[in-house]
Amino acid sequence: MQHVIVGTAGHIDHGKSSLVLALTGTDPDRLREEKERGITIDLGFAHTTEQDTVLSFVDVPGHERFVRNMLAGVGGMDLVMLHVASDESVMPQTREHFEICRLLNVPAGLVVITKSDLADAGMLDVVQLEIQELVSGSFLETAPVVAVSARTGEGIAALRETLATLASSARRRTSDGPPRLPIDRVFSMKGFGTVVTGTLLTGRLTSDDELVLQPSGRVVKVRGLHVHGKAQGTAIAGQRVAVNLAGLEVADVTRGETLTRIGAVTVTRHADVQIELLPTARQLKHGARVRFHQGTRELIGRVVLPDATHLEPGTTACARLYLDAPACLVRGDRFILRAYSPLATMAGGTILDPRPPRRGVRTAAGVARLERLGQTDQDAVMAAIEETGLCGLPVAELGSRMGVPWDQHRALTDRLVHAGLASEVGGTLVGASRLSAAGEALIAAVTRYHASHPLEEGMPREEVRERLFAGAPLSVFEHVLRVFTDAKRILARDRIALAGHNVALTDDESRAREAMIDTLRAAKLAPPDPSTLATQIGVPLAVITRIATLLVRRSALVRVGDLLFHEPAVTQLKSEIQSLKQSGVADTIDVASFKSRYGITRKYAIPLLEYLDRERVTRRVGDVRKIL
Ligand SMILES: Nc1nc2c(ncn2[C@@H]2O[C@H](COP(=O)(O)OP(=O)(O)OP(=O)(O)O)[C@@H](O)[C@H]2O)c(=O)[nH]1
Ligand SMILES: [Mg+2]
Repeated sequence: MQHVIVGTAGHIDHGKSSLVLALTGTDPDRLREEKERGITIDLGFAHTTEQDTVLSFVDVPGHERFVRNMLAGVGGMDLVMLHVASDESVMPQTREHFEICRLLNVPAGLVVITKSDLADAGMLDVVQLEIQELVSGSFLETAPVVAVSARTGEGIAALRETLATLASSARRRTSDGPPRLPIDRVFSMKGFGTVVTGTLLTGRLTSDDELVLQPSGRVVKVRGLHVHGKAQGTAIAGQRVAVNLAGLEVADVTRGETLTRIGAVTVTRHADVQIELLPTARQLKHGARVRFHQGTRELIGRVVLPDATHLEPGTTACARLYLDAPACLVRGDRFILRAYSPLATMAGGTILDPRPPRRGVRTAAGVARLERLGQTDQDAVMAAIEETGLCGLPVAELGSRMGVPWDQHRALTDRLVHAGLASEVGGTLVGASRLSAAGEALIAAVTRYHASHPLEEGMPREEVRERLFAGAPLSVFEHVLRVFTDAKRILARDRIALAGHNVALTDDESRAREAMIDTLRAAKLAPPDPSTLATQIGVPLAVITRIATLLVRRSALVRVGDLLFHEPAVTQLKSEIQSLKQSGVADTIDVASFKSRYGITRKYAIPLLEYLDRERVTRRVGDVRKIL
């Protein structure tokens, strides 16, 4: 079964609710006050099945004072039925509702001429002409126009068929990704507790899901789900759903909140946007207070125009919105702006970035950025990636911030990677140009380091990271090292060196190095301390220290305490001690026997034994050492 959301729209008393009743058998006016006054005040709901398709109706009020309620119903519409009464033709809220549907990007619909029983052929012609004029150039330009009478039943069968045809080509929403349900009703049901309803825009809902209400952040659990009065285990995107939530009072939640999963949308008080000001609106001034309607939520906000003091009616421009309270937004969401006072719909728009950078929009760079965000998903995502530098854009933000449909994340990521525009590193997308720039900066830094530290193998890894990758995730640093290592441009261990780098020693230093090795080889396990060594060889102690560091790093010498040993002497010592046990000569060794065995004094014996403990060749137990 396909599910399609059909909304009504049109001027007060133009027969919207009567038609929903005629089509579904359900009166969408459910409030006592609505019955008494004979008008719709708040959203009403009803459904019917037409040729394998469930048509879910959202009936809106036509009264100009209840446009805010009407706005809460438009967000989920797949099809709109624009009602025009044949006796009154196009009226103010016909225009206003039509503009709202157009600005909110309702994808398709039809025009219904109602109360056909009240009109003669001449009147119908006039109404047809006025409708053509209204919808010309819009999404309804070529939409069907059907004349009906809810009173006589004329045209109702044809309307059903038209709805079924439109429904068969209506948009399909993706049920991939996390759920997003803007709440339009909250009520309490005997025996169930708190129930919220709405149109599920993306994802799916399942009983026992742990979800969150945003922006309040309240964690809730799904106790049960109803789709059109029937209990269901799962509800999918595109359906109208009633959700029974555990552990929640009716007073804890209001229309305008979104039932979703943490991290599925951006909860924000400011957004960069594109605004289309209606030709009939007044100028929109920089800094103007406005009413912001998005999803089922209404907030007060302020508009900051980047490069103008005001916006002329009928024009489009980018802007930044500051909201008085948080909204749940992703890029691509549509919204309506109404004048703060007197109340009138003035503009519509699209969210470009629900998490804009702190820096202002009133600069050339700020404006250029907004233009890129208004292009294709790929352009916008690249703009966001480049802005994040080496931190990268988490892949999850493709959905929660950039508004890329969840079923397209993999394809878009692959496209960016294959085009060489970005790399996917540890779950984030990092711009390729930024990565290669960081790599080149690394090469330059290591080159400078080699020049200023000729006796060292390379630049300490942590120093490179702190200086060039501060704030970037470790995975990005390691990625750059891997790429440049694979390209055979660097060697990266504890220190990072240019490939082919050799420690440069002067001739004097080379001679000193040879003399040190010769002396220490001959000294075996009783080497002279470094200052004695310096005197013996006849070079300054500082040179001995530098060369010793180099030779220790290259494992030609071993440092034990303050002493330097020739590496083979220490290795041989270890294997001799181990073989004492293996050959059954001894299980333990003490300081005295160690001294006499190697003919050395305490000065050497103590540090060497402690070294053997550290190397896990021996373990000290009381006064002796156990051989391990
Ligand atoms: N003659 C005639 N009257 C109709 C027809 N459909 C509705 N009406 C009458 O028109 C009046 C308004 O109808 P509703 O269906 O409540 O109009 P609505 O567009 O829902 O009004 P709001 O929700 O308040 O904007 C009622 O008195 C209906 O009986 C019709 O096809 N023919
Ligand atoms: Mg009504």
